[in-house]
This record gives sequence, C-alpha cells and structure tokens, in this order.
Amino acid sequence: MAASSDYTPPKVWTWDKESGGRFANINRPIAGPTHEKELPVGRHPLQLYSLGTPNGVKVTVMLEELLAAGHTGAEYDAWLIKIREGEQFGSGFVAVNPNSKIPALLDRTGPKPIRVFESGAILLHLAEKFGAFLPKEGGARAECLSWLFWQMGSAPYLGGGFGHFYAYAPSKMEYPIDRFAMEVKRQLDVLDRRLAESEYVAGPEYTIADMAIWPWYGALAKGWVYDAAEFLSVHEYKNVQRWTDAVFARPAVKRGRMVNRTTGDPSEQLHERHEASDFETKTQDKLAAAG
Ligand SMILES: N[C@@H](CCC(=O)N[C@@H](CS)C(=O)NCC(=O)O)C(=O)O
Repeated sequence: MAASSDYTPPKVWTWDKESGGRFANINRPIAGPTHEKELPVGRHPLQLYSLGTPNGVKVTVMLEELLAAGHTGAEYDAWLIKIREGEQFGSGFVAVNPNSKIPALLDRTGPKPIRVFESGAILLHLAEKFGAFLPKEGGARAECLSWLFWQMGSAPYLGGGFGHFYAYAPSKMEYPIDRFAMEVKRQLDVLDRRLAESEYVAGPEYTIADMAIWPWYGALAKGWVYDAAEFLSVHEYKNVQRWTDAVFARPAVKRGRMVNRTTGDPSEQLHERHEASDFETKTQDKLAAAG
C-alpha cells in the first residue's frame, strides 16, 4: 500500500487555505451565523428547513408517513435550505440549529415554538408527539432506539469517511478509502445479519429506525450515492436489498424522497412543500411546463 506522505502537521493548526474537494467552500472551523437572514414561516404547525439529502429525507419520509397514517397534525411546510450557497449560516437558521446543518424543525404547535435539530432527535420528537412508528415500551422500544442511534453514530463513517474520500476528496488516497470501505462493508454486514432475522430493522414493524437507516444504507444498496455499488459489491447483501425494496415500495417514502430535492429527474423534485397537492402540481417538470 502507498502510505507515504510529505505532510508534517505544524505545532498549531491554522485556517489559511481551503481544504480542497467538493463542498470545501462551506467548510470553516468556526460556528455561528455569517449573515442576517430571517427564516420564512408558513401556515402549518410544523416548519421544516431542509434539503433532500439522506439526513433531510429521514424527516420528510416521517412526515409523509404520519400524514398517510391519518395524523393531520403533521401537516408541514418544507422550506429549501441551499447548503452549497451557505444558507445554513443565516441568523434565522442558526437560531433553529446552532450546528448549521439541515434538517432543522420548528414545532409551532404550542404557545412557544420548540426548535429541534439533529435528524435523530427530530424523528424521536415526532414519534413521541404522534405516538407513532416507535414501540411504546420495553424491549421493542429499546431495540428501535438502539438502531436509531446506531444509524446516527455509523453514517458519518459512510458519508464523512467513505463518501468523502471515495467521491469528493481532490485526489484518490488508498489509505482512507481502504479504511472506510472496510468499515462501511462491516456496517452493511451488521444490517444484513439483522435483516436476515427480522423483517424490519427494529422488529416486525416499520419504525423510525428504518426511516433513519434507509436513506443512507438503502441508497448505498441501490447505487444512488457515491457511485460505489460495484466497488462495495452491495448486491451481496441480499437481506439489505430485500428490505431496501420493501421500504421503497411505500408511497410515503416515494413522496418524502421528492421533498426539498434539487437533483435528478425534474418530476421527482418538489423544491418546497406546503400542501399535499404540491406533489401533483409543483414538481419541477410541472413548474417548467407552466412557464
Ligand atoms: N448529524 C446531523 C448531520 C446533518 C448534516 O450533516 N447535514 C448536512 C447535509 S446532509 C449539512 O447540512 N451540511 C451543511 C454543512 O456542513 O455546512 C443530522 O443527522 O441531522
């Protein structure tokens, strides 16, 4: 393995140049807002500020599943946050998520708005609020939360580790690609073994654990992210493949995947969602046809 490097870290790291690679323009070593900008507020109790990335899709799938299950209180406005243009650093967004990352939710149901950030916390907030997609007690609840937190701890190795070095870094480096490919394949095997014994990740029922895991590992299994399906031999994980297809067959998952999506087929991009009918009338193909 080529392990040589001509880089010796200095005594103290300083931010004097862009790191290189895709998304380098939004990376910086400080938090807080870069500019003043209020967030828009729509008429529904739930205001979502997001983008159709795997972390964003978790929440739009949950909201569409809640509505499909008859929870009318889950009506929501989904606003687009263009992270490549730095909109996550606007003052209004930072007030809802001090970590400046999508998704962020403002729950305006009660007298005082409640902010919720981190996709796992948003799924849990909504599951508890509506009493849905999370077993009520005991071992079933613990199993669901364990897999939810497994996803939150594992996906950074997939996205920030493997995806970054395999697809986004300015050059291909064997050491980090090897290190993170090994870890991601181990994670796929964890899931595959679990799904050999269980229909859904947390048990016989579809839960927020599936909603958290599917946008990352289902997308990987389908070859939708990082163009890595062949490299990681994802077809070998048969149980992951079976589960990926079962989750994708759900109409609410198909809808949730369209919300705040800015890439791919225009008929599957609904940049903002304010009404259920927007799926029929406001996708990018329909807006273009309407002039
Ligand atoms: N742990 C966070 C991760 C969120 C996250 O990484 N969001 C990305 C898009 S998927 C983002 O907003 N990146 C913008 C940035 O890093 O400035 C969660 O699950 O909500």
